[in-house]
This record gives sequence, C-alpha cells and structure tokens, in this order.
Amino acid sequence: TEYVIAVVGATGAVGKKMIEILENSSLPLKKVVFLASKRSVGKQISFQGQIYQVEELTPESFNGVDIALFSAGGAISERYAQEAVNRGAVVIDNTSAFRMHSDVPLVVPEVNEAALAAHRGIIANPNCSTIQMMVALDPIRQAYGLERIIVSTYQAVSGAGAEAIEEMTTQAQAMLNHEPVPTPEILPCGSDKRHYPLAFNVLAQIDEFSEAGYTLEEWKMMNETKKIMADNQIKVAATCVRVPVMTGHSESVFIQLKHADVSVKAIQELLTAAPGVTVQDDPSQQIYPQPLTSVDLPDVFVGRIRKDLDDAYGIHLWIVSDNLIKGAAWNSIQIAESLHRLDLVRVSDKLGGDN
Ligand code: A2P
Ligand code: 11C
Repeated sequence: TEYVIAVVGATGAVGKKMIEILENSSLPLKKVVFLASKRSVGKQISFQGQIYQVEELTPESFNGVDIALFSAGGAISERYAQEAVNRGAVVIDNTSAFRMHSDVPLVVPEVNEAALAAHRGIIANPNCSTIQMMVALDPIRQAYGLERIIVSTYQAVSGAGAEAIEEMTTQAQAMLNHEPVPTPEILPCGSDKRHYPLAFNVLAQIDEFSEAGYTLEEWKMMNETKKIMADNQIKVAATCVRVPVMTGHSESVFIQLKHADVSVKAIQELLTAAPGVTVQDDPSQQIYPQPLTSVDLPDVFVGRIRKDLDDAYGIHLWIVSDNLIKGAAWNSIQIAESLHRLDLVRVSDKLGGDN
C-alpha cells in the first residue's frame, strides 16, 4: 500500500514541519495534498524535489485521501474532520477539538500506542506541553508509580502560531531600535480581549481562562495526562507560561512517586533507556537541556534530575522539547507510522451508522 496524505494547514508553523518530516518519513507515499485557506491558494511548496501548489480546503479535498493530518485550528477540525472520515480518510488531528472525546484515542506512541486499535476514524494528537511531559514521565510511572505531578511551563511563542512569532519578532526589533512598539493584537491569546507584548517579557497566560482560575492550556495538561496515562487518580496541577523563546517548550516538573527514596541514578538510567528521551544531566559540566539546542530534533530532553530534600517520594526534573516537532508534527507522523505498522489505516464501512 501507498498512501495519499493531506496536510491541512500546510502553510502554518506546524504544517510546514509536517511537510519536512514527511519528506524523510518511512511511510509509503503515493501523493501529498497541501491544503490551507483561500488566501494561500497558488503558494508553492517544494516537496521531494518537486514544486506543488497549495490548494483551498473544501470537503472534496478529502476524496481519495487515506490519511489527513489536521493542524489548522480547532474550528477547521470541527468543521472538516468528520467530513474527511466520511470520505474514507483516517484523521490525525493536532487541535484540541476531539482530544477528550471518549471514542477518540489520544496518543503518544511511546506511551499508549495500543489505544490506536480502538480508533473510529479520528485520532487526536495531544497538546505539545503534555506530549513532552508524558514521554519523560511514563517510564518513571511504569517503574515507580506516579502519585502527583506539579508542572510549570516556559513555552515558546511558536506554539501560538506563525502570526504570534511575527508579532513578537516585530516587538523585539522595535524595542532594540528604540522605535515605537506596535500595539499587540495576538498574544497572549488571539481570542481574548487584552493583549500584551511578549518580547523581553513573560506572560502567565496561554489560551483563555477557564474554571477554577486555570487557563485552558493548564486544563489540557491536567485532563490529557489522565487520559494518556489511563489514570484518573493521578494528581496533576499545571501553571503554563509564555516566554520570549522562538521554539522549544521547557518544563519544571515536580513528581511524587509511589516509592520512597528512588535514587537520581536510577531515574537517569531509566530515562537513558527510554524511547524518545535523551538525558542531558551533568551539573559538574553544566549540562542540562535548553530550548535552543532542542530545535528540529525529535527527542524529549531531560536534566536537572534531583531528589526533593524534604519529601522522600519527591523528584524534580527539567524537560525540554521542540514543540513543533515532538510536540506536534513528529508525534502526528509517528501516529501515522504506527497506524501503518499496525494495519490500522482504514475507516470501517460501518462507522457512520452505528455510533
Ligand atoms: P493560511 O496560511 O492560508 O491562513 P498557524 O498555526 O501557524 O497560525 O497556521 C494555521 C494554518 O491553518 C495555516 O496553514 C492556515 O492557512 C490554516 N488555516 C487557517 N484558516 C483556515 C481556513 N479557513 N481554511 C483552511 N486552512 C486554514
Ligand atoms: C501553545 N500548546 O504552546 C499551545 C499550542 O491545543 O494544540 C497548541 C494548542 C493545542 O500555545
């Protein structure tokens, strides 16, 4: 089998990375279709040495498509994902539109690839900040049990999309040139009322505010963790913060294990052997993960592993990964590769009728 793949949001920050990764993927490709809004029609995309045109997304775009990779925002997924499935495509959705639906697997292949078997056409790719945390913590959970996670994030502007990158870059240039700074219109969150500069600043808001004083990004980390780890008892609290970094999300994570007195060395060895993780942890040589050194790499980098000095069950870690790669494009294409390997690139004929 060779697949026809559609990239929905091909001109976006994540879509562009999907295209780069597809070029080198082991997936057998028959054809790739590049879809975006009407604004982008006719834009050129070079892929495997040839030039392709961006096409406008319409329901008919999915005729003949086997796998559709969606990364054009939740509203587009809500409008077109089921349409794509009805036309025979398996959808891998990188938005938050379907993640918590009970019949939609939410998958990080290193952690819960087996959940793919139950798919009914749509598979959700978790939020970037959740994915990197799951890759690093699941091996620890399997070995020692996880009671609680308390995470604070330092998230890059590219997570907010191409327009947000542009806004922050313009601000930084204006500030350095002592020129007037254009009024911010996007960050911290395009759909919210107030906007603040991110250049030379830190904003403790990602996405809109929701229940109990937490933002939606924080709720995503809390809810998605429980679903991916298939554990509703695990205690999770998140504080999500935007920093003026271009690419690479960082996380300061405190975990409470179910076993006391686990050594730093044991955790280092566990993570060194874990799939998708690279340990960068040597304080004597000032070795620890950094967003700049994570860019364009598929791994999740872990360092600063140390015991809590007051809590025998407590461990601290510093987790960094490229939010556009493992946090989005690579995890989506890994899901596609898993579906291919497990012979799950198909939508059952019965699907539309019996749910
Ligand atoms: P376009 O460039 O034509 O607006 P990002 O996450 O970097 O902001 O990118 C969003 C992606 O979603 C872009 O590829 C964008 O295409 C695409 N997109 C936005 N609105 C639509 C729409 N109405 N139909 C199809 N694609 C859309
Ligand atoms: C950010 N995590 O860094 C967000 C972007 O639910 O897929 C991804 C939002 C999502 O701004």
